[in-house]
Amino acid sequence: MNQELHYSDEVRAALLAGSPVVALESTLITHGFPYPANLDTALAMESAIRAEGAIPATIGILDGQIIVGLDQPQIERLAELGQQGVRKCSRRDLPIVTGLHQHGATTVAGTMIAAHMAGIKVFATGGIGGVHRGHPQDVSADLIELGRTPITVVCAGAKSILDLPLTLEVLETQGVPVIGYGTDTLPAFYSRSSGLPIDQRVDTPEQAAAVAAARDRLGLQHGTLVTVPVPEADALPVDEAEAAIKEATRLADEAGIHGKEITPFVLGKVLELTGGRSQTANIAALVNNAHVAAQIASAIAQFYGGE
Ligand code: PSU
Ligand code: MN
Repeated sequence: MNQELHYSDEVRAALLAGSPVVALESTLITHGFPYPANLDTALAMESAIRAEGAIPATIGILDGQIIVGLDQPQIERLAELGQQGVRKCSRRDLPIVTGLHQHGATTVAGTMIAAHMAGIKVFATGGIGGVHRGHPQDVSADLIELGRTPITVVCAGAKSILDLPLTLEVLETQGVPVIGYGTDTLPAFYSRSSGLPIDQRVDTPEQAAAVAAARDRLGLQHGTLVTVPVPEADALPVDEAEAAIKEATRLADEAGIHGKEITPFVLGKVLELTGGRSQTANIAALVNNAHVAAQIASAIAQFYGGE
């Protein structure tokens, strides 16, 4: 086990036993949702993972310590701090926060790195970063991380605040298989389909686990992206999601927002513009992804025979 990481007792024991563990990110707690929806969602994802017989490991950084398996008071602390005093941590931020003893919330990229260091094979999130609409040079570090860190990331696709065709192109270049879980098309986060093709459909956790295990046997060092459509009942109609995203993206451009601020800004505006309906879809997707990720982690643990 990596000495730089601080494990909760429960996560340490599960990893040593080869039991299924699912990593969770903390940027969605600090930068993705307002309080207290952020706290409720983080805890609901943990419960979903436990309900499937796996152990959740929410990852975040407190006073420069990377913690794998934040406990409830620590999650509450990050949820209350929000964006105030907590750095959004992608790969480039990790040495800054740890070296200078700051608080940090890990993005998909940051969480992948810490989870892989910890020996966790599956990570559940909402939407991954991608290529920003109208800003093709703004490529999220999430996509590059998926190209270099072998972990299975379960998500609801990417939000269409991003340029989804360009995002798929970058994933292809990075060598990342894009799997559709019970779908033939890339989910568009708030909506069940973007209409864009994925590389392969699977319909069971065992099939998703087989792809991850084969990647490891081949010694390939890239991530696997498993995309799961948001549950039907909570999906937003494509037109409604699109209208809100277009307006939010316009407002971001008008305000000159760029870099790591764009994603939180646009998500906040979409929330306002949909009168909170985006949040319902978002939470439904996150909790559903946590269930699916735990099932895949259990199937992977079977493959490895509980070392
Ligand atoms: N997309 C979402 N919700 C989020 C994020 C992305 O729908 O909360 C967060 C994730 O932590 C993701 C990060 O890794 O934003 C991507 O930021 P950027 O685009 O700056 O790479
Ligand atoms: Mn960016």
